[in-house]
Amino acid sequence: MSVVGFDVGFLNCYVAVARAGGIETVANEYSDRCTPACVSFGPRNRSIGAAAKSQVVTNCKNTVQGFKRFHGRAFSDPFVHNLKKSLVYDIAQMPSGTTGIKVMYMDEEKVFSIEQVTAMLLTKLKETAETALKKPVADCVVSVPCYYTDAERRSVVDAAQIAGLNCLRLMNETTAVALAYGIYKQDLPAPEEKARNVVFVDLGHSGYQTSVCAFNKGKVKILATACDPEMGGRDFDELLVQHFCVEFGKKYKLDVKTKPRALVRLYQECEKLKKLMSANSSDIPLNIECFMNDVDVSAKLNRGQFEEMCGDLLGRVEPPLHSLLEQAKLKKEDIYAVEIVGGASRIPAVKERISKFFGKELNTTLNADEAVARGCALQCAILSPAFKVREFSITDVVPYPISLKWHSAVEEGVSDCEVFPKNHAAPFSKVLTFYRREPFSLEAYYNSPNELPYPDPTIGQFMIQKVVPQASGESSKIKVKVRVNIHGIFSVSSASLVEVIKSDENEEPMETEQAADKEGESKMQTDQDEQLAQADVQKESEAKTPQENEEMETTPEENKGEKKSDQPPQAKKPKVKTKVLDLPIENSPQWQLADDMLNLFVENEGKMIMQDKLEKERNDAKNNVEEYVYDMRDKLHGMLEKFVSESDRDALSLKLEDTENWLYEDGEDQPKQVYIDKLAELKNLGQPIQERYMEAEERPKAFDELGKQI
Ligand code: ATP
Ligand code: K
Ligand code: MG
Repeated sequence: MSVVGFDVGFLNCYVAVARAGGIETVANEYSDRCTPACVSFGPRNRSIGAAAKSQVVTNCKNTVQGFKRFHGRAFSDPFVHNLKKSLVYDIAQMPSGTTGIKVMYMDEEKVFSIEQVTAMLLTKLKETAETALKKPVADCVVSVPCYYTDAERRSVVDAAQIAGLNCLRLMNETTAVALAYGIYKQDLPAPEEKARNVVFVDLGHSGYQTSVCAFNKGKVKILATACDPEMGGRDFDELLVQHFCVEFGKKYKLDVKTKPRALVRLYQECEKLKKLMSANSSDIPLNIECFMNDVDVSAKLNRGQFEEMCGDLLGRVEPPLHSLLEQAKLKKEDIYAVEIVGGASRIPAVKERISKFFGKELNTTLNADEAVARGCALQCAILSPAFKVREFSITDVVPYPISLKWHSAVEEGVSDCEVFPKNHAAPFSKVLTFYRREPFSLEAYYNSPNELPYPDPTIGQFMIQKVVPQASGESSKIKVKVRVNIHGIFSVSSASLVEVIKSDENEEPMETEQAADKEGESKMQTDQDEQLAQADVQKESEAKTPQENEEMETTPEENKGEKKSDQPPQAKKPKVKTKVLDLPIENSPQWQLADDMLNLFVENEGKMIMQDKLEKERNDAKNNVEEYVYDMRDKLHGMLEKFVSESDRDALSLKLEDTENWLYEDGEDQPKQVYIDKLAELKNLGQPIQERYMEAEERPKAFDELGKQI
């Protein structure tokens, strides 16, 4: 049982774990708590994280960064198409139509799906957690931007599975931050008091996310989110890069964009410059030696000039904040605090804009870089039965309104209905009722396409199978449970046919009042009937079969109370003898990775992990030989000198020298065993000398000991 939270950023990833002392952000093998979201492919192995980042310039075509935006995207998406031009690495279409990355790996051209690439990154983060916890890690919570759609979320869940992780929850980044903020707050208003509204802002490398949340003791309810998925630190870098491309074009007659390597270096330097400008408002130099065509370049910039350059971009800070207040129907005065996180939230002009908008000082009580990972680890701790943590309930929101459409049972044509409006509580289940004689299919889609980051609003097709008429020939009542689950993913989770066996003549079946025309059109219980839909969930959960207990979990805490009071009193319940038959559902969510592909990817990830491990062992074996050569050479002329005959020393010296040369020539690229044998051969000569030295060292000590005893 592990308790781990992963913040998988566009640029930077963080790992937080729960230990006896509490939640802790842990460092990777480079003693760095930040792991770059970077994967590099080589002729023998992969490098992931910091090791990959160091290859961004030297192995630029096979080093992938910024792949987070490809989740759930069709290759034909115009967005993907536009991006292709600006990427240093290549992308390609997967057989399923989604986006993959094309690289040289093990001397072969390979296309990896986006799920595989993110899985590689997760493999690294998992190892970091395992090293910190000194035990295997599986259970975890993984962060996603709160604006992620269904397809994007499913893609990340698959990536986690490929990496051998059991993702207990995909957590919206702003929600993770809200949890990290609220769980330790001792002074939150009591449950019956007016909630405390806090705004959270996360400005990362790729995206700008904001949310407004209502806190009471022991709980947080997300009221609304508003985002700009195309605004982040990256866009500020982009402006700087464009600026210097023009400047260097004029000043040095260099066409930077023709040289990917130079461009990658310019991006790196511009990011550094941007950070320096956050701390300092005077002129800051930018120098790059041997930039391209053997030319050194230099320039300078100050914060004022930078802010002028960023006018348009800074103009995008406010709209999501407006939208938040509008959606939540709150005024600026209703906001208790504004908490900012994310690396790019450190840009002074961004902070000024946000602060000015709300008319208050911003709070930076949370760690700007680690809050998301910490929130995820806290959520994992809450979900883990093995960990005791303060009770804290989280109600999130549905980011885009979800509708269902279906072919009408009687008339020609298509009916549709919004099942989850924007900002509906999530996770959440609803029961819908249809009257049908035969199998039917439901299509789920986002009904506000212009809010979506991509053109295709389809969520998926859901076929309700094995539907048959009642014995009487009438339509059967079909109960369909739809839900937005803990990951924020929509599904048709179950369907059942209610077979009426015997009904009391005097009493109408309960549903007739809702289903005005039983013979005609299907009836759905939605918005107005939501209470009833909820009551259904409640009722079923009272039956306490394991399945239904699970449903209880997905019905938000806050609604339990309301539901009880709205439930029809027991006495009025009609007496209808019914039998409920579960119906199979054929789920076809859009862009869903097929099971056999997923299994193949799991297997391949395992093979690649093994290959990386073997390569590491081979390298370690080689390094051991090298180290021994240097170490012995020093010692032969130092501390071991008195313990070896001149001729033996010369023989070993020669051998060491030969080995050193060999390591740079034939021995540069050998199997692991060759290095192991080589080391053994050297040790054969060196060991007796070292033993004689040890004996001589130990002898006086032994005499001393003896002396003490006498
Ligand atoms: P996303 O949240 O979009 O997935 P991410 O989580 O990887 O991205 P962060 O680590 O929050 O992003 O932020 C990285 C960004 O913050 C980079 O653009 C980086 O240059 C920027 N950044 C970090 N420190 C500073 C600073 N002091 N001043 C300005 N920008 C900074
Ligand atoms: K991050
Ligand atoms: Mg982030």
